[in-house]
Amino acid sequence: MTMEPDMLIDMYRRMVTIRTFDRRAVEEFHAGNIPGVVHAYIGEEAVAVGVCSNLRIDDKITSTHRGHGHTIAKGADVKLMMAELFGRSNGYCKGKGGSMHIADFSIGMLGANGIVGAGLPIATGAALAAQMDGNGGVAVCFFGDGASNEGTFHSSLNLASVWKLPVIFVCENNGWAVSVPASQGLSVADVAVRSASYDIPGVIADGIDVLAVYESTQEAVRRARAGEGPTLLEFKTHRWRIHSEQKGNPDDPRPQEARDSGPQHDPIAEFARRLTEQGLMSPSLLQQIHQEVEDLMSEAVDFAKSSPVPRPEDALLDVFAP
Ligand SMILES: Cc1ncc(C[n+]2csc(CCOP(=O)(O)OP(=O)(O)O)c2C)c(N)n1
Repeated sequence: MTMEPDMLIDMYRRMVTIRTFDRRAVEEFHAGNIPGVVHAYIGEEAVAVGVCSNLRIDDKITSTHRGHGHTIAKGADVKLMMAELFGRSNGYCKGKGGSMHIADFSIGMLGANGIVGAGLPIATGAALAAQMDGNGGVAVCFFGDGASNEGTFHSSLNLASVWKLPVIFVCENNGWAVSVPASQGLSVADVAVRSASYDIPGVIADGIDVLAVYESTQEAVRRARAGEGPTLLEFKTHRWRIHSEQKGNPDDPRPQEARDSGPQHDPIAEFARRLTEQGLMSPSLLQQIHQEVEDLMSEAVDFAKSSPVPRPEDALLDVFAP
């Protein structure tokens, strides 16, 4: 695979941006500055970036409760994201949504989602819309191994196959659903084999290797744009942190071995090693990228902290329930 050096550097920068955003979000949560919940995506950055680097801005994605990485990879503004996490009126949802409800339709990001498996039918619907528009657009659905046990997974893959919809189902298999290991929660060892039930391709790739993610997604996107229908991609990855940040820092319920295995598989360190070995990134450029991202995130946190809280009289604005 030949890729432009600029694109590889951009992918690296995005991975570092995701890691740094979530590291700062975790810190600010534990400092008491972020209400609600934060599900850190740390360790899974290669999946969001490898997948979204294949997409056009008008392609659609749906995300999960662990959605910051997907949102950044699709091109969202980290200041507006951070302000949303802080519950401020300058945030993406004017401070009413929080971490799990960030959306930005202008970049094709249809929304994070606190309901496990809920993004699958939304992405399937977006793919139907793209098919009807006939503009070659695709939809990507990110979801976890736990979500692949939901009814929405099975009905979405079935319909997408029957109608040959341009949708790519991306399972981020980090081996755990909260405290339940995939070995106990799933009827199969690999989520990808479930594709056989729907007569669509199922592909397994290393979710630590951003270029492996990129390459397998490239073929799935090609198929989708060519009208050949959906693909199920499964990326094996690692969640480094507890399922979601908790006040008082309770212990991660996973065994020590599982907790330790995350940092032993670092997609960012691995990509940095490859880029420097191949002479595509000098140590000074590497340092510069990290510094620029740190500065950007400090700006985002300052922006969030100095943004106003929503006014009580606006509580019912933008609320669509009667
Ligand atoms: C329909 C539904 N069931 C249960 C939950 C509670 N819940 C939140 S996250 C989660 C686990 C999801 O695991 P997985 O899909 O593998 O994603 P991961 O957290 O590993 O990224 C559960 C059970 C929920 N939010 N929605």
